Amino acid sequence: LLLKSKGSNVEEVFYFDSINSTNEYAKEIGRNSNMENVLVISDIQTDGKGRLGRKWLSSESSGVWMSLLLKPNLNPTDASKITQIASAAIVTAIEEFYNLNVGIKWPNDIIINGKKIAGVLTEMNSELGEINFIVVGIGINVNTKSFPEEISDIASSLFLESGLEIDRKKIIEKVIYYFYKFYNEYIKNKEFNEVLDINKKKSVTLNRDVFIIRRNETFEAYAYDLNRDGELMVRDKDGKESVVFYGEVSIRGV
Ligand code: BT5
Repeated sequence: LLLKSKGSNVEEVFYFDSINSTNEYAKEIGRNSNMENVLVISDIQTDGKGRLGRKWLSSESSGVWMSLLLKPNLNPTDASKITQIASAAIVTAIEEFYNLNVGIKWPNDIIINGKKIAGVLTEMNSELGEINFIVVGIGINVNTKSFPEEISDIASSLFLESGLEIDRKKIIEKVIYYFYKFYNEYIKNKEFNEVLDINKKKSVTLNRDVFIIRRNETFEAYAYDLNRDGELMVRDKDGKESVVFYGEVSIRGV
């Protein structure tokens, strides 16, 4: 992999044939060393993680399963922007290789033709209001030909949507390239507009009624914008506007 020479900040790459979860491994490094900008990639994950204790099925070597360990000097409340930076990088990279219309279901699902082809899992380790490290995990179904029954209705792959088989290394390089392009712009220059624009332009969540699922309530609201921080702005039936920082949004049909 040419990751070190391609304008990325990656300092170290750990490559596995099989591992439980690249996020877990990257967190382990984060807890036990001072390394940063470490990339962990595995051909197969035996216990891939989604958000909120869900699973990410990745027992085949047909996808990209990778995690980046970051140590940004950021306020913990800004950590969610890392997810949006990753989403923007994934979409931009995919559109360079495939003639596909890629959408972002706020905040972390990458959707093509109503099906999920990639997801982002950002995990933060912070203490006393400061970030120790962030791990951003990226899963992309690249050449996958079929899925386990439990997700066969909702999941798809770049191959299934395009008929094109592509070397996963190319996808990895491009995603990492764009990730650091957007990440450096944000960390160094506090410039988040390009990422925000991509997240808005590609959104499959905006301008429609969505279900917001909070701890113990579910309510329907109209999603009308993302604010400057990338948070979802919604308007409920009574016209009351509120901000969804993080969490669950479900959309009919997606
Ligand atoms: C996500 O969670 O979408 C985050 C996925 C992050 C995966 C990467 S792979 C590398 C790194 N290491 C890890 O252990 N994880 C990260 P969430 O929004 O909670 O979506 C999870 C849901 O997506 C599941 O409940 C399934 O419905 C669905 N799903 C599971 N596996 C899938 C797959 N391969 N393709 C599409 N959908 C899937």
